[in-house]
Amino acid sequence: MKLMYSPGACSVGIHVLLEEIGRPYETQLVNLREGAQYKPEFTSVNPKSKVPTLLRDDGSVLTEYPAIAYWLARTNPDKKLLPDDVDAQARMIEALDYAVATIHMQGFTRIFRPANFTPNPDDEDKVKERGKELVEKGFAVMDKTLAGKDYLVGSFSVADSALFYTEFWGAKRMNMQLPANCEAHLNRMLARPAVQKVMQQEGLN
Ligand SMILES: N[C@@H](CCC(=O)N[C@@H](CS)C(=O)NCC(=O)O)C(=O)O
Repeated sequence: MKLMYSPGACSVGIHVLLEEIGRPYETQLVNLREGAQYKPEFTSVNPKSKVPTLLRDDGSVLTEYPAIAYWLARTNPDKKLLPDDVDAQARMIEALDYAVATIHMQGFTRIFRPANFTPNPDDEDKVKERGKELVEKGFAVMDKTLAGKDYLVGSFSVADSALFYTEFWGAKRMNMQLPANCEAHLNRMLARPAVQKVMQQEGLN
């Protein structure tokens, strides 16, 4: 397997899952700042121009965070990255989708790439402000979900890897004060050996 990633991008969550699983994998850096995602070497692999992109051992390519996370969990059942119970699985998907599709794609993307949301450069500050509101609302929701629990569905699951990267962006890139349960969750994640290894490998310490 090979993970195509960019340091500190959302791919960091999939990188964490690969370390949690502990089976051999390779990484290939895609320099998003230099626009490597739009070059033919990358678009011939993933025409969506996005990381995370996973090249599997059979030569096929898997994209989209939730799909990659789900596939990794299902193909490594001994690692218990999905809850057993159907209701808990549904809750896990609910949290995973909210972290990726709402907190990241709706919130942080407005902050990091405001030009994607308005043709008018004068409106970009307003777009970023709206992004911050959406992120804050997202963390407030996740804070309630985490109440009384160490992880989103009790024990560690793939949903935690997604919440982790958004919390990491909030606390470390935006200097945001996370709500208490999210802050505790981020610290719990940062204490995991797999996460520490990835932080070191991606130069994020
Ligand atoms: N929906 C995608 C989102 C992936 C995504 O937005 N990745 C960002 C990095 S965090 C990216 O590759 N951006 C490059 C670009 O848009 O040019 C997923 O779930 O994997």
